[in-house]
Amino acid sequence: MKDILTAPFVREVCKITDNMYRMGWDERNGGNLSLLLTEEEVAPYLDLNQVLRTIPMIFDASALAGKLFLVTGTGKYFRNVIDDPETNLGIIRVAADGKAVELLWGYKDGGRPTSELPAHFRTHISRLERDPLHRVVIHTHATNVIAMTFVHSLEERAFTRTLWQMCTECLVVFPDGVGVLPWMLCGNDEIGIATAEKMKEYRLVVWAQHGIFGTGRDIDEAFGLIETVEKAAEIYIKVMNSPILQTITDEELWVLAKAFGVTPREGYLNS
Ligand code: 2HA
Ligand code: ZN
Repeated sequence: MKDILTAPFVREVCKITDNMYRMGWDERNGGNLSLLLTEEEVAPYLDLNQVLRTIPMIFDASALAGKLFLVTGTGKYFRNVIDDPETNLGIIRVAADGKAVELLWGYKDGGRPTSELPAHFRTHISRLERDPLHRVVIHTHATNVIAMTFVHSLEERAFTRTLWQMCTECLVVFPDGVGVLPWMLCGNDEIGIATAEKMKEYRLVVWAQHGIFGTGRDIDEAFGLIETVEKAAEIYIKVMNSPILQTITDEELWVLAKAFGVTPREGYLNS
């Protein structure tokens, strides 16, 4: 067996969690990440028949039965992942009945997957229905996104339009816009269900006064979506109290969409 600490998927998760900590988004145990893995990817590093522990779940994930995920641990700090992946990360397989996960590696100190596992797993189910190549869910406490949810309407069209207007690349990066949930209690199945419902339509969902969920086919895509929204939100926070002399008009956004071959979410731009 090869050393799992050298596996590209472990290396990549170490790097991205460290990076997000340094962005200032993942204070203490804030944020969590899950990455769908194939058996072929994992088999060179782990005996797939060797289950270390079985961990019960609070909801039924049978739609993901047999699937493997690399998931950050509950209560663990993104800051610490890079120095001790085996304690702060775990590789789990969803049990056949969907009501538990089987631990194959990690959570060395007796830990468990993130408290937001319902939101992650339910989001994976929603996104896989939309895109069979979907693989990644990242949740983080992106600072300016959170700030924006205090001072901007949470209505999705309005929220998305403001982000699109803040920098030119936004419409190109997320023409499908962002879903927004009002403040809700986190760490339970209710917010998981609400998030997954939005994820049927969006790759990004903002949790008001809490943070953001981003998804994608790989870590670059999920992180890239989040950092682009965060950048736009930062610009919004910087300019919101100044007299606006010019912005990007809807006409210009249409020109941009045509030039880059993207389709803005129906009805979000005025024609
Ligand atoms: O894992 O971010 O939403 C800590 C959180 C909860
Ligand atoms: Zn959070």
